[in-house]
Amino acid sequence: DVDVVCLGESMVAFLPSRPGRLADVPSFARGIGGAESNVACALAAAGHTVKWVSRVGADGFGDHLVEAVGAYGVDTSGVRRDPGRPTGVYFRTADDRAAGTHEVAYYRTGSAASAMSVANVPWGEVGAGRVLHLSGITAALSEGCLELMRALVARRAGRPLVSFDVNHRAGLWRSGSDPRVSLELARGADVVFVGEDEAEEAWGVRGALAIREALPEVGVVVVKRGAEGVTVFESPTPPLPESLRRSSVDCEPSVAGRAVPRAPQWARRALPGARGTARATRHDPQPKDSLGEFREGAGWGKVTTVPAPRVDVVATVGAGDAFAAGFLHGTLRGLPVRERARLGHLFAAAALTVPGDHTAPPPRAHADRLAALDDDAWG
Ligand code: KDG
Repeated sequence: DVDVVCLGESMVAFLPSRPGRLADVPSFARGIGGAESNVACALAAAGHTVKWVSRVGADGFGDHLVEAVGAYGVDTSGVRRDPGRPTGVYFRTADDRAAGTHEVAYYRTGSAASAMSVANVPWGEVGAGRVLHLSGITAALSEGCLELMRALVARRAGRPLVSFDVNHRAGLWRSGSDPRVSLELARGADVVFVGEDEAEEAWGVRGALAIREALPEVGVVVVKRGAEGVTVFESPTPPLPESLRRSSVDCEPSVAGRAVPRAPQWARRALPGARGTARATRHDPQPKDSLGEFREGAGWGKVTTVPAPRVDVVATVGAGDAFAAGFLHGTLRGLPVRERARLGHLFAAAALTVPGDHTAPPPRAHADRLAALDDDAWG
């Protein structure tokens, strides 16, 4: 039994030695990429028990991925090796600061992971976590992967909490396939992460409220709104079953070997003052949204807007994965939604300030202290 299972393709990522167009970059350094394994690495580094389920080739790149993801403390026993197909790789350029874009070249068609399917996925391992984290990237890889995703998000009794990051990748959708299937998949999830920009591009759905309305059955919808931060819509009864609150980071084994829940960090100690205004209090359980734009009301449930801190961005790739990891870290600990979103922002800030696709999150005590600050001391 683990806290989180992440299922998806990982690739060896080739990162540019210098800025410029793909056509001009002379050499690349090896890293690792893959939205779901990025989430897995961040959650494992934050102290959770995490399993990564995937397929890689029986090649050197596959060896490297398994070793590198495993080095973060992620359980890689759910990764199958396919001798008949290669491990996917991709190359990318540095962010063009002015345009906010970068180029990506994927070499993953026919990869080992693109052959994941209902028939070969290890179902016992996929269902063994409290949370199953998935992304829309998998649906774009092949027909078999799309069918697998449909099966994974199907609502059924006793399944893990399903977390779904839309992760729209325009360059990945097969010709003739429709990225709006990721809206259908998102409807089956319990927690959805989606950017306003990608909802418009992939689904033709514009704005945070329209996104919420397009996902009526989803318990927690996290809409990422660029520099404005995130707006989180929660159903009146968000899916935070008691079992989720016994995540590995907040538990210690009793003498009998039974997990004994501990109060989360923020409740156990007073916070030292920070910027003169921090107090060791919980946030208002009915927080006012700071943009004053959304109100609780007809079918939206509770609405919370949490601004993002300003950071000096080095590379944007992987920031969304880090946000999801931070938010899930807070979810697994039963923290209030504002702190979940702030942990998301803090994990994302760590990923934004390194050139690679992911990095370890900020130290736990530090992140908790920042996440619990009063609104006027934050952002
Ligand atoms: O979210 C970051 C990922 O996009 C990156 O690591 C590579 O998984 C990847 C993809 O499909 O682009």
